[in-house]
Amino acid sequence: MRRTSFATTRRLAATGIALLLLAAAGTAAPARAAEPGGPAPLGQVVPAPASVRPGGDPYEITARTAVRVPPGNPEAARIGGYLAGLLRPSTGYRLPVLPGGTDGPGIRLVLDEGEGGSGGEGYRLSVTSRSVTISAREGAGLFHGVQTLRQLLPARAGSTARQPGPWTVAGGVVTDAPRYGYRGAMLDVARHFFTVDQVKRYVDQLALYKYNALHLHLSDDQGWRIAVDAWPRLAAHGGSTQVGGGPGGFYSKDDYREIVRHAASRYVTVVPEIDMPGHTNAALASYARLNCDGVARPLYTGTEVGFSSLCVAKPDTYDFVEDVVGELAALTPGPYLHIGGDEAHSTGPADYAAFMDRVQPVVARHGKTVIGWHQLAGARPAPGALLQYWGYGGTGAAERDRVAAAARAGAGLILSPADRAYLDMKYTKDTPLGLSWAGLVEVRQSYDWDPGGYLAGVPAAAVAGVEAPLWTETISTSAQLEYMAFPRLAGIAELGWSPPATHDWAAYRVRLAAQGPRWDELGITYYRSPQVPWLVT
Ligand code: NGO
Repeated sequence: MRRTSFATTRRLAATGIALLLLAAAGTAAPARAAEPGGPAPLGQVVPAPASVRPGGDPYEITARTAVRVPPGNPEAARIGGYLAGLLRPSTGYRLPVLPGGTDGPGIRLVLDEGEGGSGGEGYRLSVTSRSVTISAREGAGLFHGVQTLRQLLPARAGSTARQPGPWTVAGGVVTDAPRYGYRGAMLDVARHFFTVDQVKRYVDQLALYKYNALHLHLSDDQGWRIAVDAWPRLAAHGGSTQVGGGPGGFYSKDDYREIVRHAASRYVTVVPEIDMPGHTNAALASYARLNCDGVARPLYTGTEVGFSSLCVAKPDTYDFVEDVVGELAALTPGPYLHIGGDEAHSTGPADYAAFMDRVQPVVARHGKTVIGWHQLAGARPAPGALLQYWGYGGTGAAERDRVAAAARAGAGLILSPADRAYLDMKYTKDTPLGLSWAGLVEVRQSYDWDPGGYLAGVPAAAVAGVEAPLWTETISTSAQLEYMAFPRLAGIAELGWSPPATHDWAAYRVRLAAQGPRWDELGITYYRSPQVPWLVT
C-alpha cells in the first residue's frame, strides 16, 4: 500500500488542481520534462560527490537484474539485501541477491582494498550498459554508494507502490569520499520525547545524505530519557513529562540498544548526551540528594534555560556521574559520550571548571572520548575532547577566541553555528514552528558557509566536522521534525561531505530541488522554500 502522507496528499491535490486548470484552458498536458521521470544526470546528487565523470551508455534495471555481492561476506550481503529491499516494491522485480559472480552483469557490490580513501567511507560507482558497480574498501563506503545510486534512479523508485519503469541510471563514474569524518545530526528527545520508531525513521533519513552520527540529547530540565539501573527514578520520575506537560517517556536499555542497532545498520554512530551540570532539573526532581539543599525540585514543563545545576560540592553528584556515564558507556559502542556543559548559568565558573575536571576523567575511564558544547572551552577540555560550537552572529569575540584557542591547544571542533546549522530556527518570521533567538535561517543561509574557515584562528585540522541539531521545545511530531529538518538537513550534510570546490549555491539549489519528489515519495514533509526551484509535478 502506498503511504498517503500529508506531503503526498498535498502533492496529489496540487497535481489535481493543475490538471483541472489545464483542462479548463484546453491545453495539452505539459511534457514530463520538469517531472524527474528519466534518469538523473550523474552528479545530480546531494551531497555533491567529490568527482563525477559522466559518459557512456546508461544502465537499465530490468526484471532480470540481480544484485551481486562478494561470497562469504555477510556485511556486503546485508547491504545488497537492503538495496534490493528498497527497489523491489517500486520496480516489482525480484532483484535476487547473489553471492559471487561480481564480474557478471547487474548491480555489483565489490569490496576492494584499493578503493575509498581514508576512513572507509569512500566509494566508486561506475555505470555501464552492462552493470552498476559500487566498489569500496569497507561496508560504510558500499552503503554510501548505495545512497548515491538511489538518487541516480528516478524519484518514483523510492515509492512503496509499484511504479512504471524504465529504471535507468546515467552512464559514467562517480568517485567519492567525505571531507569530514564527523557528520552528525542531533535530536532533542528531552524537551519532547520521540519513540524508537520515530528515531529510526529519522536515522533512515540521515542515511540518505550520508550522515554518520546521531547525537541524542537524552536529558534536560524537562525530561530524563534513558533508563539507569542504579538510579531508576531518573527515567521513571524524571522521564514522566515533557514541555507543555503530557506523559513524556524514556528508552529502556533494550530500546536504546535497538536504536543503536538500527543506526549501525545505516552506518550511523549514536552519540549519547547527558547534559551537565546545568539542564539537570529532571534529575534534581528525581533525587533529593542531588540537590545542595537536599530538597527535590518539582518537575518542569516550561522552556526557560539556565536555572538548574547539579551540586558540585556533593559526593553524591559524582556517584551519580559515575553510574550514569558507566551504564551509558556500556550501552554505547561508539567512541563518544557528550557531557553537555552549555548554559550552566546556575553554576559559578570555578565550580564549573572543577566539575568538568572531575567528570571528563570518568568518561575517559569508561573508554569514551568527551564531546561538550563549546562552553567547555571555559574550563579545561580533556586531551582529545571535541567542542561543539553553537555560537551565532551575536556571540562575542572573547567567546569565539576562547574556542579557537582551545582548538589550537588540541581540542577538536564540531561546527553547529546556531544561525546556520540549528534546524529549530524558523526559516522566516512566518514559520509556524521553531525559535528565532539566533535569527531566521532560510535554506541559503543554512548552506552558504564553510565549516573549514568559519571560526577565525582555528587550524583546519582541528575541524572534525559538522552537526545539525534539532531542539524540540516547539516540535512534538515526526511531521513537524521533518518540516524543520528538510531541506536544511541536506545542506549541512553537503557541508560535511563535499569538497569545498563543489560549493556553489546556484548549483546546489538545483540539485536540492531534485530531492523534493524523492521526499514526496518517502512521505517526508518539507518546507518548500521559495529560494529553491522545486520541480513542478
Ligand atoms: C541552545 C540551548 C538549548 C536550546 C536551544 C534552542 C544549546 C547548546 N543550548 O543550544 O537548551 O534548546 O538553544 O535553540
